[in-house]
Amino acid sequence: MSFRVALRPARAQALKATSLRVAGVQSRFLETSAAASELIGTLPEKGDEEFKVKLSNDTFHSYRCDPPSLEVSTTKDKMIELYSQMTLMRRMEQACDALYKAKMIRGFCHLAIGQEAVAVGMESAINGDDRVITSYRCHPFAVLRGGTVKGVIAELLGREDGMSKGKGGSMHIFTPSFFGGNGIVGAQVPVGAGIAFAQKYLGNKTVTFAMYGDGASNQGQVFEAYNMAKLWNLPCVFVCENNKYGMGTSAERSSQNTSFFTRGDQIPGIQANGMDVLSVHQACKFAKEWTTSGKGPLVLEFVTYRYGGHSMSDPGTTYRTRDEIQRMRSTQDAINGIKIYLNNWGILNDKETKNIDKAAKAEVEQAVTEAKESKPPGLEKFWEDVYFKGTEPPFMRGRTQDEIKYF
Ligand SMILES: Cc1ncc(C[n+]2csc(CCOP(=O)(O)OP(=O)(O)O)c2C)c(N)n1
Ligand SMILES: [Mg+2]
Repeated sequence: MSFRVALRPARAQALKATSLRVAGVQSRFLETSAAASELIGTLPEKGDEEFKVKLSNDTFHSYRCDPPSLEVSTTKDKMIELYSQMTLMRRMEQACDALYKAKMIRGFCHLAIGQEAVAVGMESAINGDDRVITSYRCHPFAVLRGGTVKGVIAELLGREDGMSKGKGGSMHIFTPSFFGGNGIVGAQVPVGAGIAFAQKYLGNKTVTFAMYGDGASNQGQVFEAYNMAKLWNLPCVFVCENNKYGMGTSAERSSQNTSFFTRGDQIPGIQANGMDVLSVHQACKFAKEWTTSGKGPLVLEFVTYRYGGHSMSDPGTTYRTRDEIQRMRSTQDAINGIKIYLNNWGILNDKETKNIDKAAKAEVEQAVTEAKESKPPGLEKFWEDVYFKGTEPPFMRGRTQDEIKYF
């Protein structure tokens, strides 16, 4: 797939009409607009009453399987929830950005600004019995999978109210249904297959979403995990968040095949618009049904875009132009996309969406205040959580040879 896909320039119409072959399986460009879906019929009165939306014809590409249906069922309440969650996630990440720049957050920090539709859309299609594991961009999942904004921010600040008691930091945040946050490129993918193995072994009708970036897609362990998952038909969805770049390199420069959804060999794949939250929802719903009905694993590629660099220490402008970033922000922003749906379909007016944004900002500000009030963990706390409680060895060495803790 070409990079032009994500840019969806003015000539997208002409390109779509052209017959193109990508990896021998595709003939059309993928839609990457955040607001290309259409309301079917009229809107119901009640907030919890279902209505239907038609996704753009080019929302999905598929490999060795039929694509998901283009008809999505949703409700007004769900649409408002999606918008609220996405604005909250962005406000949280913006606060992290500011705290990092103020040198209050130290070490690594990766922000998901631009990619909010992926985490929020996925969460809307799965439940707490399903499992998610990801790499660096983990803050939204940590909140959506049972954590709190305060818990994430306090963790990044290294405070004891943090989700890992201030001892982990970014990428080291977990909940019972979220296995982190992982910093070694690709390493979480086989772990995800292992979690899916446990789900199959225990006979649970649940699924694991093992996420990785385009920059991790050439790792050998990704293919080893694919192999075992298909061999044993594990309920594992391998999710490639294709934001077009790794850490300083474009996917085109690093990958001989940038159609990441076709890379599973015998494993079917779906490529989906990762900027439209409804497309993400539909793709994840499809993936959950596919894997939990015993069909084995699936590769799911979301075409998305991050506005910032790989991490706070990457300006993100040495391997792509400022113009490109600006164009993506102004024409394909995921939050703006759902706001357009809410406004155009008459679910919320402009003032109401603004109020939601204001509430998200206030919630994050409150979380930052509370997180800052929390103290760093005392030194004695560093002896805890190394071993599972009750399984500690008789003693443990500290930073120096004479620093010994007897349990
Ligand atoms: C095994 C390993 N090699 C290299 C690195 C350094 N590194 C960190 S991120 C990254 C590229 C990540 O690209 P991608 O997965 O596309 O991430 P994103 O676009 O979300 O930033 C690299 C090479 C690492 N963390 N682990
Ligand atoms: Mg990437």
